[in-house]
Amino acid sequence: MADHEEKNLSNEYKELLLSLPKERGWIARHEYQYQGFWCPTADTFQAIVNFQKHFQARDSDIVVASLPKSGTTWLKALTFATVNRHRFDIKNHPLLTSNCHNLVRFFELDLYANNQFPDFSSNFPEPRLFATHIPFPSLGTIKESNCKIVYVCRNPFDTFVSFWYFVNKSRPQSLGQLSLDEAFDRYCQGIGGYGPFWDNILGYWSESLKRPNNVLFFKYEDMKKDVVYHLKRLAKFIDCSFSEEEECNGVFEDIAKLCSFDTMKKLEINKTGTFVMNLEKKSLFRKAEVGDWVNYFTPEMEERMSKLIEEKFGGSGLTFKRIPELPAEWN
Ligand code: PPS
Repeated sequence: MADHEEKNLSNEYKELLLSLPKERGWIARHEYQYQGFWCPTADTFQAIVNFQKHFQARDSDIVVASLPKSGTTWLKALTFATVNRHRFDIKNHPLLTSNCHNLVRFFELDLYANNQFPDFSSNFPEPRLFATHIPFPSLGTIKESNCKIVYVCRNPFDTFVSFWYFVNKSRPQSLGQLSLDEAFDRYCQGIGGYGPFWDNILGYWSESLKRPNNVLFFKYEDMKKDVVYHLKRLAKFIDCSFSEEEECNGVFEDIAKLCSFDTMKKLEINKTGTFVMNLEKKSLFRKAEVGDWVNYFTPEMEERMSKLIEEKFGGSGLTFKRIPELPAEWN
């Protein structure tokens, strides 16, 4: 029987949706497996199909891509600040007064979910900046275009904990809380959150190897170590390299500070209110630590995740350092 969310869809989409595999959802009653990945809600599924049908990529577009909870907010802010650095003064910057998800908007959670078609709007000056969690093979015209994709990936241990925390803050009360054990089991089965996570990451990883001028791959942990270095990579990749004068004037450092977790978390605009899908902005900023997973995982969970990573990523050339090392009492 169709549930409430499914009934809300237009007829054009309902039939397709009802033919898809579905599972209990993370943030809605159900989620749906479409083109091999999990759409978090029926509405998101409809938005994704609309995006695929209508969006016409331009070579000048820049797309921030990621799995949820991998550093999307951070990379959006860095990209927006870099592209627009000649338009705005750092002390009076839109990132200080707007949540960055309103400045770099998601195709599937925002634009196409709200019937906003960027190809027919003057609100998107070139280069147009967008964001998405959709896996690379399902990106429609973007795949054939020359546009630039910047992808951020985070070690699956911390990504899972961050996702589980966020989901429990965001689920409707009627769905109750999702236990750590159940969430972990589903995550490891690849169910949910635009995953399986390994497919989402590897899709962009292999594209970044095939087309390095079009897809740039970041690791959250590397960015945490040296954000200025990665900001320079980003600027070069999107053809926004900084002049010598800008470098001397510390523009990289200014942008890194503006986009830092400490700055963004403290902003009034990020403390209250909601962003896409009525989710609370303050849930976007938790700890931003590398290795926090160790406070949640049991030794058995660590073993299962490590084996899974070895099985799925072995031979791809993409590795995740386990940070921190295992606690002594686990040995
Ligand atoms: S979302 O909802 O998919 O856009 O979330 P996403 O931004 O990908 O991930 C949220 C986690 O990133 C941390 N975060 C940051 N880290 C570094 N710098 C900045 N500016 C920043 N902003 C958010 C955030 O705290 C989440 O990680 P956890 O581990 O849960 O703290």
